[in-house]
Formats: sequence, C-alpha cells, structure tokens
Amino acid sequence: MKTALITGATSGIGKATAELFAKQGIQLVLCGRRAGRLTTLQSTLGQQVPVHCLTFDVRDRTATLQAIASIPETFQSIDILINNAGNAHGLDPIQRGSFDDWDAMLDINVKGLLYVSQPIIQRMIEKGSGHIVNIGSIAGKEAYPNGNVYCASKHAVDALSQAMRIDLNGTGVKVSQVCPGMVETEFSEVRFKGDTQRADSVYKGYDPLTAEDIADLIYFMVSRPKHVNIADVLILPEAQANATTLSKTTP
Ligand code: NDP
Ligand code: 8X3
Repeated sequence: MKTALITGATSGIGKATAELFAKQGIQLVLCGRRAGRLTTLQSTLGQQVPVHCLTFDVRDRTATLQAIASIPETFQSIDILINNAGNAHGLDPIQRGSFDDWDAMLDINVKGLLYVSQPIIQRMIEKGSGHIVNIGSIAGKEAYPNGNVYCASKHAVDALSQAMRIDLNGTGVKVSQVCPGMVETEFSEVRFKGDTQRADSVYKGYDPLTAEDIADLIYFMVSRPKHVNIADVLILPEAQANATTLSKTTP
C-alpha cells in the first residue's frame, strides 16, 4: 500500500485529494492546523485506509520538523508528498500592502513548503523513489493587479519545483507542479479575511474549477508509470484564459 503525506488537508484541494487517495487505497498522513477537521477526516477516511494526522503550523519550523519526525513506523515510508498548504492573504496594491500578510504568504507558501519537504526528501532519496507534487498557481506564472506578494510566493514555488527536479534528478524522486486558476474553496474567504460576500463573488457568473477537479489531476499525475513524470500542468476553468481574463455572465 502506498503512503501519501498531504499538507493543508483540512479543506479545499488538500481535502479533496485526501478523499480521492483514500478511495484509491493510498494510506494517508494528513496535516493542518485545525485538529477538529483532521479528526473528522480520520474517522471517515479511516474506514477506507489507515490515516495518521499531524496538527502543526508550517510556519513553525521546529513544530514542523517534530511532527514529521513523530510519524509512526507504519506510515514512515512516504511515497507521495503533496505540498498544498498555503493561501493568499489580502489583495492590495504594493504601496498599501500589510507586512503581516506578506510575512504570512512568504512564511507559509514558501518557507513552510521547504520545511516540510527537506526531511521527506531525505527519506525518499534513501529508498530511491518518491513523488513530490507542489501546488503552485497561475499566480506563479503571471503577476496580476494587487496579487504582488502572493504572486511572488507562487513564483517561488514555480522556481523551487524546477530546482527540486534538477537537484533530485537521478535519485528516483519525481517532482511535479500543478498550477490551478480559479478553484472554489475557502481560498477567497481566507484572502478576504472572512468577508464571505466578497469571497463568494469571486466565483459568481461562471463555473470555477472544483477542488475535486484538481484532485483528479493530482491522482492522474501520481498514478503514471515510474518512467513518466508530468512535470508541470496549468489547469483553468473553461471561462478563464489567463490570470486577468475571465468571462463572467454577471460582473
Ligand atoms: P483552502 O483555504 O481551502 O485550503 C488551504 C489549506 O492550507 C487548509 O487546509 C489550511 O489548513 C492549510 N494551511 C493554511 N495555512 C497553513 C499553515 N500556516 N500551516 C498549516 N497549514 C496551513 O484553499 P485551497 O484548497 O484553494 O488552497 C490549497 C493550495 O492551492 C494553496 O497552496 C493555494 O495557494 C493553491 N491554489 C488555490 C487556488 C484557488 O483558486 N483556490 C488556485 C491556485 C492555487 P488549516 O487552516 O487547518 O491549517
Ligand atoms: C489562486 C488563483 O488567480 O486567485 O492561486 O491567484 S488566483
């Protein structure tokens, strides 16, 4: 049985991926800060596959390393790492940006990904196999108005995905990136700090991607034969052409 560690499993893309992986018989190490949601997932998905939960904030390097070191023996051989934890915080022009929002995005989306990856990469290299899927974004391919630091954080994920693939070449560890456009999750609620009306309006007037669409893509990528690595995929809703071109039936 394969083992996957998924960060940000408590909602959105991470949760949908956990649900699909469980259906496919992949045992799970699920991570997030919201312990109650992890417990609920453990009791539902635990009926299909063994599930171990780790509650930690990826911004906290010590807590992250301790959590990964605490993984029980039967889950330790991680075949698949889904680096998904992350969010946008705010949508402001650079001259009005909040330092706290900037710190959050760079600490979580970039440094958190690195803290989780390093110890797991070492174990993957030791066993000569593994697959890392980094969740980037269209924001990592293009900058867009007021996206500044979120775009910078996802450009960093794009660079790290390429760099990891280079450094791990020849080790048996594959590195892939998925770059979604608009996906309806809790993402906008976090970006707009709980303003649900503003968050909902992001997804009105067209059919956005669902978290399940992204999970389907991730599962396809990790279930290819060993010699195949789908390195980088940009996935958009039909209504979206690039980061700034979206056809809505209502404004
Ligand atoms: P959600 O807000 O639904 O999920 C974000 C997840 O990240 C949650 O499970 C949350 O768990 C976790 N997380 C956030 N901060 C931390 C932290 N400090 N420590 C640990 N875990 C954390 O959003 P999505 O599912 O949409 O986002 C998942 C990924 O997809 C992100 O990297 C995002 O940038 C990316 N993405 C999203 C797009 C979209 O349109 N939705 C498009 C392109 C990329 P908890 O709060 O329990 O810690
Ligand atoms: C999330 C998609 O366009 O809000 O990464 O940046 S977008």
